[in-house]
Amino acid sequence: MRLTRHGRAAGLGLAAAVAFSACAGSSAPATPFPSLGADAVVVTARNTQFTTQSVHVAAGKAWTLAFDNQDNLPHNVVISDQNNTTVFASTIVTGPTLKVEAAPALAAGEYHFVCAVHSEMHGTLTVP
Ligand SMILES: [Cu+2]
Repeated sequence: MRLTRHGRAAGLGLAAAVAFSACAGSSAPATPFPSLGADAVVVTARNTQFTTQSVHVAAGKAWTLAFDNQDNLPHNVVISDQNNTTVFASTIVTGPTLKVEAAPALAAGEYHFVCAVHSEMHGTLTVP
């Protein structure tokens, strides 16, 4: 059994802290983004899956989607509310590429996200 020095702390951190941590916990992938604000949420697509399947953002505040498409395929992030109403759809980009986009403030609740091109790619967004 082998523990990294910062694994536990990184797991408890905010998305921004994880983004800047070179030694994040095993469930938090390292990010290639050079700099991200505190409101940024990293979502990673790899092998036609979102490897970041559960994210959260603060209620009522605009935020930033930092999308890391590692596939040589077109992907995006389409967020829908519980009524299946789309509340945000990012630009479809073919990777490998990094795309940072402004996302709108969301009301508290549970949301679902998919890739517009690959409906089998999905995850959840929680707004507490
Ligand atoms: Cu896709």
